[in-house]
Amino acid sequence: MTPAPRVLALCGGVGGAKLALGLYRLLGENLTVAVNTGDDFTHLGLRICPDLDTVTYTLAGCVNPATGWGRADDTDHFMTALAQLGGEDWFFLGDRDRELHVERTQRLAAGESLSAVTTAVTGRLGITATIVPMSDTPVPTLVDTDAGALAFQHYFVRERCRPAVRGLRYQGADTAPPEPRLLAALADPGLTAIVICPSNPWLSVDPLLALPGVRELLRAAPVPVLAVSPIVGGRAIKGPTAKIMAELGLAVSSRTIAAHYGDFLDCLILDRGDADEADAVAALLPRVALADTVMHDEADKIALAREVLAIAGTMTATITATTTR
Ligand code: FO1
Repeated sequence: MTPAPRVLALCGGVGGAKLALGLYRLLGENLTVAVNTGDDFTHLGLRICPDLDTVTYTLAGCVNPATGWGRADDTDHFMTALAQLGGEDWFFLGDRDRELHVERTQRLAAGESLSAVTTAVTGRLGITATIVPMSDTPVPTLVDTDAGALAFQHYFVRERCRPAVRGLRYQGADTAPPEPRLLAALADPGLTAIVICPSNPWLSVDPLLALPGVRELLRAAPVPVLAVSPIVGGRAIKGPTAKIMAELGLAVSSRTIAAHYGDFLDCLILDRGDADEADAVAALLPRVALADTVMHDEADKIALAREVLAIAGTMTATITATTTR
């Protein structure tokens, strides 16, 4: 009997979590999702990990469908009262969502690691996949902009990504140990593929790649490393990816994404509508593939995950054939 595929996904928040959900529906406990923690911050005394929480709520089926972050069916009593008192209300914390931040803050203060808290929370929410923060050591992303250096959520939410980005710093990434289960997944002899979700490469994936050894392990991975391009039709599927690329002086295209991941990526998956970009990408990577990458509903997410696994399967066959020859 063929063993079930085991997959490691690298993921940011809302956009990436959509593919993570599709993979989860197909793979269940055979999926490990390593999540960016560069967006994490302490706000109103609470430790908030937006991308971890987005992936957690998405896989648990309780994410707010209108925003893609926060909890479904939440209320705003806390925020309303906070605003009335003149408190900092630029970052929305729903009443039910806030309970997760309270619980995490208490546990961290009591000495638990972020990964231990995440495992406890995801278990409580019935998630069978392994969700790991990229590191237990904080690696806050600092955004250098034309308005000065901004902490990530100040840039992203408070300033609504308006300042022009000049550069990004993943503070402490060069010494922060990757979470052991991320390293274990990269070294797992039963692993069948590594998937870079269609998250923002600069804001959400690069912090993971900046951790000691991660990029090298991806380069040396004996399994296919695939990414789904976050650029479709010359625009970002979600968020400020295209704006940031332009501000960094990069062409807004899947070719730029291919070049960005080019040292370790085996295959970039483009949207079928971008077939005319395939040749330019193929010049940079061993393989380019097409799929329907724009995900509106759960069926789309599962369909894309199925296509990603099928493409990985054909590549695994090629790699096996090459190595056994
Ligand atoms: N995004 C917003 O645009 N505005 C918010 O007020 C906001 C609050 C928030 C609270 C909890 C959480 O887990 C995520 C939240 N997000 C909010 C999303 C988050 O800032 C970003 O999507 C990510 O950090 C970027 O991946």
